[in-house]
Amino acid sequence: MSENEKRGFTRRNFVKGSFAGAAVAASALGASSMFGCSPAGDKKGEGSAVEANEAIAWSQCNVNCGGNCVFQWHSKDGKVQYMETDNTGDDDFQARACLRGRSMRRWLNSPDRLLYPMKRVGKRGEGKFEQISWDEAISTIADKLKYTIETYGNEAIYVNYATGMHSTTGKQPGLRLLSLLGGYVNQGYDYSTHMLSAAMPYMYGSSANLDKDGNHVTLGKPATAFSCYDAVNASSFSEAEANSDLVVMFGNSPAETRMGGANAVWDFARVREAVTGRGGKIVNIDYRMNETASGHPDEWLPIRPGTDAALVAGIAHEWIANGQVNKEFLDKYTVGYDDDTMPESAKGQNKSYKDYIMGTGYDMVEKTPEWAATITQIPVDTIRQLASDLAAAKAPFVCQGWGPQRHTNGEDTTRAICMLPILLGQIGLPGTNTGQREAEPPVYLVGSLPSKNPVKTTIPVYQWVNAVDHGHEMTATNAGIMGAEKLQSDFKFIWNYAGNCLTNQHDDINHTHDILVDESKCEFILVWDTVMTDSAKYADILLPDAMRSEQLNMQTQGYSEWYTGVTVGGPAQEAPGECRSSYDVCADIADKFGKKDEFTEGRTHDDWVKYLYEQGREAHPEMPTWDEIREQGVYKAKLEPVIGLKDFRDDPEGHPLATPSGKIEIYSEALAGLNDTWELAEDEHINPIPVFTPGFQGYGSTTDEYPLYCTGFHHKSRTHSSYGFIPELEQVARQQLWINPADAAPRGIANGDMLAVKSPAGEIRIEAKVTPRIIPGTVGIPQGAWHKADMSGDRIDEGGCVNTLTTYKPTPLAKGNGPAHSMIVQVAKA
Ligand SMILES: Nc1nc2c(c(=O)[nH]1)N[C@H]1C(S)=C(S)[C@@H](COP(=O)(O)OP(=O)(O)OC[C@H]3O[C@@H](n4cnc5c(=O)[nH]c(N)nc54)[C@H](O)[C@@H]3O)O[C@H]1N2
Ligand SMILES: Nc1nc2c(c(=O)[nH]1)N[C@H]1C(S)=C(S)[C@@H](COP(=O)(O)OP(=O)(O)OC[C@H]3O[C@@H](n4cnc5c(=O)[nH]c(N)nc54)[C@H](O)[C@@H]3O)O[C@H]1N2
Ligand code: SF4
Ligand SMILES: [Mo]
Repeated sequence: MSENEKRGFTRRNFVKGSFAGAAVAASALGASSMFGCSPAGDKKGEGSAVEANEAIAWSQCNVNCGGNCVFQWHSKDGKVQYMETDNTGDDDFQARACLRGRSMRRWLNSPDRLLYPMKRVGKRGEGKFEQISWDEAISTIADKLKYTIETYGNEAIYVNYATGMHSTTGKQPGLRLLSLLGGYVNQGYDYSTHMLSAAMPYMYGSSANLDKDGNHVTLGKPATAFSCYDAVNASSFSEAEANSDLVVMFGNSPAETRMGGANAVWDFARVREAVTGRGGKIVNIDYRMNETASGHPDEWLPIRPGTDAALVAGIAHEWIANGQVNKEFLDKYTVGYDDDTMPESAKGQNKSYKDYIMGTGYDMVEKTPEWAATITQIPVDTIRQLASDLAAAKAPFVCQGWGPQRHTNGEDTTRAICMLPILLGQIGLPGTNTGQREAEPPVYLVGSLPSKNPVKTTIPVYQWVNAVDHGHEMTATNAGIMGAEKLQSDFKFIWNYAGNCLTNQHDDINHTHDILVDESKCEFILVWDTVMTDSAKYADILLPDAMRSEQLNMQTQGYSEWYTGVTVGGPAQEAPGECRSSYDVCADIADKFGKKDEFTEGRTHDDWVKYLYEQGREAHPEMPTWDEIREQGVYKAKLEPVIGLKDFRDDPEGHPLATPSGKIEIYSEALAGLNDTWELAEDEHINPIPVFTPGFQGYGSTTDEYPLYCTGFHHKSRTHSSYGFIPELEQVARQQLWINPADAAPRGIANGDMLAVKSPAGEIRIEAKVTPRIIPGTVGIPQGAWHKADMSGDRIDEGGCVNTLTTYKPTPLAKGNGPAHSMIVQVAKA
């Protein structure tokens, strides 16, 4: 049972305040069945005012920021008119949509919607298409699948990382179809937490490391944490709210990345109020004053990006020098702090964490606060003060967002941050956290369309471009392949549903372009989207998807410690043009293989939604009945808060961690083993202890040609590239490069100037935001802007997409997307 599954939740079923207009016929969209409606109360929190002829259809925001906040569509004459969000129940517990979600009408009704199936007519990537019939599209896809499987085997099929549609029946029909046809190569990890998810299990363990009998199966092998690791072993924000006197956040900005009512921004607002209200402090360590620290300048501690592990080392030095580490805790609960608890294989060899910090370790450098100050740009006195504040705190709550780990040294950084609570023994106690992100449990109340992929081979998700280029050379030890010793084939067929990671969201667009345009490599690319994205331009067949609000839809989840829920509703209006649901299309493709019955099991799309809901209700009997949820649209459940590793703290023998030793592994013998056995390049190391390493294009790598560091961040006006084409959102939070006045002045750059930004990988144009809210020497670019370049000409990206500047170079352990946040650049007026 995972941590998530263990978490209890209590019923918050706001039947009273929630209602839908007419119960919408679940199947075909019929205006008459949709638009009868019942009158409603107009008091806030007690439903909505509904005009005559108006109908309400529930839905949710399905993009990837985790909230799946609630939509309440008001439609008239078959067209959505406006949106209200969740207004049911208690004001404190409403899954309200943010500004992006509330602009969904502009997306649904956008003139840019894809309306027909299309086939490529120009060169791949050129973006030239011609309308075709659904029959032709389905036959072509079926023929290409047959050909690929017969010629290269199922391991030549890859479903690309794609997160734009979180729904029970969005991407899953494709996975179900491909599974019935013999399968496809799986992906391990994700673009969000790649380095963290690979590294953290070596320190704190992961239930994914246990076989079905609970035996540890990964000693000396790569950890197989296939999913993101965020909710495992961490404490809820409400623990900080209730009991902490010092909250230290590394690269974590809930005001930007956890917006909306079903996300953690509100939880954090209450933390700030409670902690500062009792005289405590919030410290936000970030290279820029993010929106969470904005308005609270005393909370911002600027740091050079990619150097958090050096800050931690400087603090550790201070504590060791002052006798402030909790040696009793370290001896009982951890492995590898000093020689007393080193494993036999490494004892007496100066390989412990303490050796590393005090200058007797492998590099013989003492990690003094002075050493750390040079690297981090944080003044020595400030480092000492933070060390002293943390040591004096009764209940320090240390957490990290995923910005720090999305660097080329992310595997070390993410574990290093956890060393702060570990060294103090401030783990598993009220008000403390393990150093990971705050717990934000995705507790799924309903499942997705089922499928069972017969193929076991799995690649670290970021490796897909290499697998297209030279998959047959990739092995467990040179490329991190999991579930098999090697890849059987290069990827020849790419299935890309609701993702922009073919180019826009994947590092080094210019490099990926060159690989994808070579049709002798990947022979067929299928893309399904709703608008013409940069990735869509690489499609051989491009399919127009019906959006969730245009069909019966259902999704659970939420990224808040209070919220899990299910929204069921729709359609709010008919899909435009010839858009179809992915389920129906996949059923038709299955038919070409004589597998339609196996695919559908006799159910329509809407039958499946109802079936999945009822399955969920069997597991959670407190959920409303199907008829009730169709009426009320949303069901919410409150989650119980957790303290990360409390069981282990209370009883380390009774509740050992899923690491080889059962303890927190500061020194990991398994990682040392990988460093010895994996094929690594000269500049790559897998470090058994969480050390500071600069990483590729990290600290110390700037040159005369590229004298500035550059990093990205997730931006308010988009969810990645989703919503990125909606001008009203762009006006709210513009695509601008953040640059400190100290770097702008010598370059003659003023606010609003158009800039040319060059990295070793490419060049973009972007507007300047000259601001003291960013540390000097580093510039910052919001990720997710739409790439816009003449790829057969100068390749200069007028759209300002950060992935024109990033380099494709998988990290040593995770083989992950560390370069997403590690860049060196030059900036000049364009
Ligand atoms: N508005 C919005 N919300 C989103 C998303 C979105 O695109 N837009 N995306 C969603 C998804 S899928 C994800 S994975 C999450 C991402 O959530 P995160 O990964 O946590 O978000 P980031 O903005 O990448 O990074 C968080 C912060 O880390 C800072 N940072 C970057 N590098 C460093 C560093 O080296 N050290 C320190 N101390 N700080 C650093 C950044 O400035 C930023 O403020 O957000 C989700 N929420
Ligand atoms: N340099 C850099 N790169 C990054 C990051 C970074 O921080 N820095 N962040 C990374 C992270 S954490 C992530 S999660 C990825 C996200 O990258 P992606 O998974 O590509 O996410 P989006 O850019 O939101 O693209 C989702 C796509 O889904 C489409 N879509 C939305 N709704 C529907 C629908 O109903 N049907 C269909 N068929 N399509 C739909 C949208 O139009 C959009 O094209 O980006 C990663 N890339
Ligand atoms: S917070 Fe995220 S899920 Fe919620 S409405 Fe905004 S973009 Fe959608
Ligand atoms: Mo992500």
